[in-house]
Amino acid sequence: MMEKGLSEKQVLKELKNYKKLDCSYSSGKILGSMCTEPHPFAKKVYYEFLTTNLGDPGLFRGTSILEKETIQMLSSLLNAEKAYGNIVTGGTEANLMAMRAARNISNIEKPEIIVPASAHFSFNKASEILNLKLKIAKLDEEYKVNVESVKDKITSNTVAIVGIAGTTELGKVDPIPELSKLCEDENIYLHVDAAFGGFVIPFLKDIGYKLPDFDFKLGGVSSITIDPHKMGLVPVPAGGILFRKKEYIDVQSVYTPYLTEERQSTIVGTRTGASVAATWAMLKYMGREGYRKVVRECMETTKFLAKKISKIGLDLITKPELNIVAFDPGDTYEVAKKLENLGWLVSVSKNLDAIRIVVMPHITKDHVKKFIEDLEDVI
Ligand code: 0PR
Repeated sequence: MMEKGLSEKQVLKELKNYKKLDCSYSSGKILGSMCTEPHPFAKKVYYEFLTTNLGDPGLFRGTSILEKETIQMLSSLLNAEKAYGNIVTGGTEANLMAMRAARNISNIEKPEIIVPASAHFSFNKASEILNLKLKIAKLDEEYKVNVESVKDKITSNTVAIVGIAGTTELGKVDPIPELSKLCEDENIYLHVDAAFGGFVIPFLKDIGYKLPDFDFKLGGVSSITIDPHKMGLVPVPAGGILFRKKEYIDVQSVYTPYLTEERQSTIVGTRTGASVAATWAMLKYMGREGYRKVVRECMETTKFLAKKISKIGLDLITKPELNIVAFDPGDTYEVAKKLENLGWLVSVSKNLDAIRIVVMPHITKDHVKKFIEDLEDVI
């Protein structure tokens, strides 16, 4: 650290050089990310609430009310009259809290969780941190979890089953109604990871897409992850965790000896209220209608992209269900490298040996057209 500080101008100049190395969503070249350019209004609100800390909610009573109202709005989006939860740092913290709830409520000595083979790696973290034995259920030919395989893995030590509504790699929606029935019958905690799909599926259903129920409408669902910083257009970090019952929060809360709140259940202590305010503002400002429009456009671009990929003779791994397209480009790594040299940042799925494109709102049909031209050249 230097003895004497620089001027703002000098510091900004240096920062600019680093920023230049970053990619921008607006270029349309980021094709493999589940994040996008936040809505300008969300950015503005985020800045307004930059000094808030919900780790000490008694100091920020207004922002604390905003969190309760945000959870209430998300509950209603997910078909619960009332649910309990927090706006957290993202899907990882949300999934961690869900697994913590399931483990703590069960009081089982050697707890196990069953997750689909398509589960996000946050469950590997949860397994290690919370000392949960991870059991991997097989997928069917449509890359959705095979419920029979889940059933086979249940033991007296099972504390949770996880279903995914919008898998990370392919955007597939697991048969959550069947998982819900199974969990009700077996009295097992069911967590639905809708980190990505939570801000997509309800709006696609609104416009007539046939997708399974995945939310609190189903009696067996105990908790849901839904991330505003993915398809919700809110700046990072903004994840959401919702629990059907308050006791799921209570079993993981710890006593806080000197704060303005008695107990705390989030993993993160000092945490920004800016994410909360930005999420609250976006839900109010967009309404269902606003998000429907975003999601409709993403799906139209998705179908456009899928068609173009087939037209140039490449195989899709599976028919896209949400706004994610994966295809086999031949030599995956070679093609991805060549695309990168042309500025396209795609994601490579090692499991599927495929290129995966997440059609986020920053990707337009014009970007797709240019991408396909380059892809055709490269292959
Ligand atoms: N659950 C699902 C279904 C996810 O897809 C993800 C992240 C998580 C949980 C974890 O969420 P957080 O990363 O918010 O903790 N899915 C993306 C992925 O791993 C995250 C991502 C976002 C990756 C933007 C790259 C990127 O540029 O692919």
